[in-house]
Amino acid sequence: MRIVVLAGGIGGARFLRGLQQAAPEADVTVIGNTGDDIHLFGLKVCPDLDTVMYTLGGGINEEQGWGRTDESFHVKEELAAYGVGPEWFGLGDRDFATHIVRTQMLAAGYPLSAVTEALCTRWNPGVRLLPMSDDRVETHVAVELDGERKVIHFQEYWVKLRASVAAEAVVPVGAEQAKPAPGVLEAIAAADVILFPPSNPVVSVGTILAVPGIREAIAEAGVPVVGLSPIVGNAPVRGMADKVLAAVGVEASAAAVAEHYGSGLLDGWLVDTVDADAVGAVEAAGIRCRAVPLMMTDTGATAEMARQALALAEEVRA
Ligand code: FO1
Repeated sequence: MRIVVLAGGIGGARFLRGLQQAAPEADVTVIGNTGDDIHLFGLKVCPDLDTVMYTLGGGINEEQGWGRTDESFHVKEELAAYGVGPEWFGLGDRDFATHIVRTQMLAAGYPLSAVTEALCTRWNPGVRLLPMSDDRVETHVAVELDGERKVIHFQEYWVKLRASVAAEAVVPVGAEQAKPAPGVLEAIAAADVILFPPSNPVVSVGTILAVPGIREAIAEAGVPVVGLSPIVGNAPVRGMADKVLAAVGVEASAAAVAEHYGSGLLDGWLVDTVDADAVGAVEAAGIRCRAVPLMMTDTGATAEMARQALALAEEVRA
């Protein structure tokens, strides 16, 4: 079975680990969000691609969900001693090596998709990891800070400000001009099932869908498209989905996120058992819906979520 998964960072990566346990024989292609990418200290950092690569490759810091295990921060400390920031973004020494290799290869002319493939030869994530695009896309967030309207990088909004102020608008800068990376549209066209993990529907899955051609290819693939709600009990399981959903005028509820994707894209939607009363509204919107436990407490529980998503896909296919 060929499965395509649209993934953000921590939620997407952990879901993929469960999917691998649930469907060990499946051929999985991951289309990774690159809207969170940031240039720091002259290096290109791709947090979501790296989170998927490290999580599936056994190098992730499990407690944080991002960055490397057994990490140290000497380079960051030395940069700070020179007064070179930003200090609010935690790049560790081991992680730096990834960004150095990536930046070096990009400077030599390799596209991000080829660089990602090269990095994955070390990590063997067991999936084909594709960036959504080789073109630069950067998610920016409009906020009001100190009485002034400012547009800041998504990482500044999330990591520096901890999403403590309202997001007035979320803009995937460059998305309109971006092209899907090589292999993305082909993987979608060849898929048997397409899954949206419980990743952020605006700044993760939404950014991938903002690359012209990707949403259309999914809608036209003619295979079941099933998503899992990142909102449980009207709050995000992790992250700031509530803040960025508000910016696009969508309520932070499991039903509202399904309707935001819409029945033109989504065939099936899993909500958590605490949101079982949302099933009727989602089905009334033309999307098959089931309520199952959606907390990724460990890989076993996550594998069960993946099994439920694949079972719902078979149900809508029938
Ligand atoms: N998240 C944080 O909350 N604080 C950090 O300092 C931080 C650094 C960081 C460095 C590399 C990387 O790959 C990810 C990092 N993240 C950090 C996670 C990241 O900001 C977000 O969680 C994702 O971009 C959202 O998917």
